[in-house]
Amino acid sequence: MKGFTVLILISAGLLALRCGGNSNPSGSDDHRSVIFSDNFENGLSKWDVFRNGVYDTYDSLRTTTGAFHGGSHSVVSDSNHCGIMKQFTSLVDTGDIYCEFYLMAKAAGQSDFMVSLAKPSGSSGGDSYLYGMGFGSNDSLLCAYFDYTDGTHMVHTKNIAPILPDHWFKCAVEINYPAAKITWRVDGAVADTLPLPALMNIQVLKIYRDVAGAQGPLQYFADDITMYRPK
Ligand SMILES: [Ca+2]
Repeated sequence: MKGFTVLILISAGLLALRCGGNSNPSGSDDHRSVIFSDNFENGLSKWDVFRNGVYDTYDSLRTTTGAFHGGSHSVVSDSNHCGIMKQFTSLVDTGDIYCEFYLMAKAAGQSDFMVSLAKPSGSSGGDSYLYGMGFGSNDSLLCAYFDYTDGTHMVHTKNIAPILPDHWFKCAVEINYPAAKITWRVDGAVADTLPLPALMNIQVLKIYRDVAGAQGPLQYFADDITMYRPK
């Protein structure tokens, strides 16, 4: 009888492990192949100057211990028209890509702050494509997709939730090339999906606060930014 009980417990344990792996393929580091992580605890050495096209250069964000989700630092904006970016040396355009990050606002600030994956348009400035999530000037957490490639300047945004002061939103933008699908998630739940346009590829990861919207320092924070593929 005792042996039978042990066998059941072992079986249940194996089943639990297997269910955990299948139901949460990207939930832990063991199931991730990391492409990039922010390393804010050691400054901005992994990041590049933010440029929107070749002509426009933003002021930098800065790391701070004033608020953080993980470790000891995050990045914060001091004004509009500031940002940092990570340029990838080769295109990210295959498989299943996740960009996960945490966003927090000390207060509703009526400004635009976003983490996004994008493809710059080269000499004309701006982006060809952008997939992101952030706080809009309407003080809502929102999903965003911009496509400037076909002349129609298609812009898709979806409001998800009002800013909750001092609340870290867990955000994720998934670009699944085989499934031709983009998925936005907030706190692990699907917030929005769109079909993926053909020929889209990613060249940069950006965190920026736009030129539009109300001014004001120390409102918006981003932390624990990880780009990865599920294993
Ligand atoms: Ca951190």
